[in-house]
Parts: sequence; structure tokens; C-alpha cells
Amino acid sequence: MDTDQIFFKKNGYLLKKNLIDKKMIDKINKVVNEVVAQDKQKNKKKVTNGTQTYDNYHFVYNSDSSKNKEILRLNNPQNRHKIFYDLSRNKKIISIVKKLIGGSVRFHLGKLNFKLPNKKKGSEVGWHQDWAFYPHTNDDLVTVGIYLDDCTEKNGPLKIIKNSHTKKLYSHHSNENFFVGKIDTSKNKIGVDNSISITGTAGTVVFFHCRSVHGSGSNQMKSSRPLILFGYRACDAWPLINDGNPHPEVNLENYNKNIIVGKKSLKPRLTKVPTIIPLPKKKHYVSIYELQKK
Ligand SMILES: O=C(O)CCC(=O)C(=O)O
Repeated sequence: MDTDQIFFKKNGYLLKKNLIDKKMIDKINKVVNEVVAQDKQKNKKKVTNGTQTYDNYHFVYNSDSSKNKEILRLNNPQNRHKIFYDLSRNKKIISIVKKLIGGSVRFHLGKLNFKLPNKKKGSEVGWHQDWAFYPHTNDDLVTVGIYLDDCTEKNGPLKIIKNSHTKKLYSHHSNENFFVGKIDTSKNKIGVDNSISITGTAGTVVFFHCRSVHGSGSNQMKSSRPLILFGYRACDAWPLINDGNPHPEVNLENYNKNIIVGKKSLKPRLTKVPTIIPLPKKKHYVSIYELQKK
């Protein structure tokens, strides 16, 4: 194992400052600004609010603000523009992902989270494990976060609880037993004060294990905090549920088109991993922002 693999295995995350160079980040931000400007021109707020479809790209708005179109997220940016697609296949990123999840890589999902400025409510993300949303036959899944702008403590950075990936899968269900996508940290005695704040300049990339507990607070600064998140899974990590992203039972050909490193196979690798099916849900195919709301 190399030093990255050792660090990741121990801590459940790996931080690479300035992995993506400034020139590329500037190009990406130009496209982000264009895409956002195009959307803002459409003056009518979409009725879909927090609902999301995964087969294509679209914006997710803050349902707390019924008048202004406050953009929380661009879903599946890799389907919106080639620049995001290329970033999701970036050689530097993929070579690290490959060694962290055992040698094969299948693209899973993409999102661009903006996090609203000025402490606005609606884009905080409660503590959760991605694994709770999409259990697989093994947990060789990693999420990659790429900051498109400098992110300090005041921007509401992503926070990760070190080493939590080796602990249990926490319940993400409410007292009424609905899947709500967040952990009751006090009930579970999780010391969130000791979490690591993932800060860094634009182009900084964080890799975290699908079972690492993470979340983020509000953004106290005047501008948004754009963070692209891409999910990857080992080719033989077979999804136990249809999470709305490319799924073998929906379209096997498309599922296999998402292989970046490795070969298609119908033989899942089964390991002893804790799993809880994320059902029932009060609302299906809604964003984490909607799901976590009281
Ligand atoms: O945007 C963030 O700070 C965290 C987002 C996150 O964890 C998620 O979308 O699952």
C-alpha cells in the first residue's frame, strides 16, 4: 500500500490540495456561470422544487424560498456539459480513485452543490453516510469533492468525522421509521466537534469513503461555495437498490458504459458489510436537502 492508501484506510478520507490547476478551474467556473445565468433568465420557478430526476441534469432549488430561485444544486453536471464530463474522468482523480477502491472504477453519480451565501437556510447538510443512501454488495465506493472556489471555515466547508468509516452504519431513519437521510448524532453519541473541516483553495480535491460520516453547516460569506461531488464504485460493487442513478436493471448497457477502469461482469463481490435498506421514504427522488427536512 502507498501512503495515500494507508492514510485513506486509517482515516476514511484523503485530501489533495490544488489537484486541479487554476486554469482548468477558471474554465469550469466560466461554464458554471453561463449555465446559472441561462437558468436565471427563465423567470418562472419550476414546480418541481426539491424533486430531482437522475437520468439528466437539472437544477435543485431551495424550497424554503418560494419567490426567488435560489439554486442549491446542479444535478448531474457531467450530462450538462463536456467540461464536467471530462472532469469526472480526469486522469489525476481517477488514478487516485482506482487505488482507493481496489483497481476498477465505475462512475456512479455527479452533483454540483452551491451552498447559499449569507447564512441562508436551506443548504446545510446534516450528518450522514452516503452508504446509507445506496447500499451495495461491497463498500468499495468513494465520493470525490472538488472545490471550484476557495473554501475557508466561514464558507460552510464539508466536514468529515475521521475514522467513522470503520464504525457502524448509523440509522438514517426517523423515530417514525421513515428514511430521512440523516443521523441523530446526539442519540448516537457521535463527537461532531472533532470533525475535520475540509478547507482549501479552488482545485482542492477530497476523497472520502462511502461510510465516512460527513455534513456541512451554513455559509457565512457573501458568495456561494461551489463543490462538485462525483461518486465512483468498484465494478463489482453491485447496487442493492435502485437509487435513481445508472442502474443495471434499468439499463444494463448504460450501466456498463459508466465503467472507467475495468471490465463488465455479472459477478458481484460480496463482503460482510452492514446494510440497511433506505425505505420507506415519505418522498421519493428528492434531494438530500428535502429529505433531511423535518
Ligand atoms: O455540499 C456539501 O457540503 C455536502 C453535500 C453532501 O454531503 C451530499 O450532497 O451528499
